[in-house]
Amino acid sequence: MADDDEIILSELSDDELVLQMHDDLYDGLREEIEEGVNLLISRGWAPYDALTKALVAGMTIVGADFRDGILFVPEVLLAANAMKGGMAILKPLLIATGAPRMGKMVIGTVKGDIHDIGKNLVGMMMEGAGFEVRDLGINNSVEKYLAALEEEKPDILGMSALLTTTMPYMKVVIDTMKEKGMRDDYIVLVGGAPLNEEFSKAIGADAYCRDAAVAVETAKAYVARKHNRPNV
Ligand code: B1M
Repeated sequence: MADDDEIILSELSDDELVLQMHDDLYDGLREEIEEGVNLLISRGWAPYDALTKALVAGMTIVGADFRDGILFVPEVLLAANAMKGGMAILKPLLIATGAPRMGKMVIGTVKGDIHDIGKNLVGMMMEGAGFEVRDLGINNSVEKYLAALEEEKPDILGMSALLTTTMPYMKVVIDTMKEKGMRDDYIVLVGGAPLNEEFSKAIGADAYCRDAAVAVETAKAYVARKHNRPNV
């Protein structure tokens, strides 16, 4: 028999389970997060709801305590690892929508920045919406972005930055694209917690995407516009 204080996830109501998952994410308990995600899906939750309400909301709490000096890098790494466990379960579900091919995106986190959870989420959601995605990973130099654009010829370049110190690097990439006369060949979308609309305008991106869902909607709108553009 279970100890009195042992929590059986399957016995919790949906609301209790989500709150428990926030705690488990905070504590970096990957297996529990995986079990929680599986339970939510088995209870008929939409993958996107499990992602946002259980995982992303849990990571927001982690972020606040990281900012306030209550949690430190090792604990946040464990939380990130638990989050990735949950995301790995959701990935095929988010992707298997049978959506028609929409276009292609190259996405990566900028140089000096190793945060990849948000970028990964955007990639997954874009794939789910029918985009082909080439993920360049983290810490990308301008050369790496440009080489991938040459190679993949995507419709969209997506850049992610989570640090105020790394977000200006997006401008380096865009300025280099301008210098090489290739800026207008691509739709440039940017995102990451410290960015905003004003910043995206200032650096010459096409749009700022607050979250992964907005990234998908924005990408669809821009690609539709691009393909309707008369060939002059
Ligand atoms: Co870091 N970290 N971190 N961290 N970390 C932040 C970003 C911070 C805000 C925490 C804080 O102080 N509250 C802070 C930055 C402060 C600032 O710059 N003003 C910070 C810091 C300071 C640091 C270090 C410097 C800490 C240190 O070493 N002393 C260090 C930097 C390392 C480096 O990059 N060089 C560091 C390290 C780490 C870990 C390695 C421990 C870990 C990363 C693990 C990983 O990613 N594999 C980590 C984490 C997990 C965070 C927080 C807690 C969570 C980030 C996250 O995954 N959020 C974060 C706090 C926070 O953001 N509130 C923090 C969940 C994710 C779903 O959201 O990434 O915002 P997000 O993505 C969203 C949107 O922003 C948008 O869509 C996503 C999905 O909805 N989006 C895009 C993102 N990219 C997009 C690209 C697009 C479109 C939309 O392209 C089209």
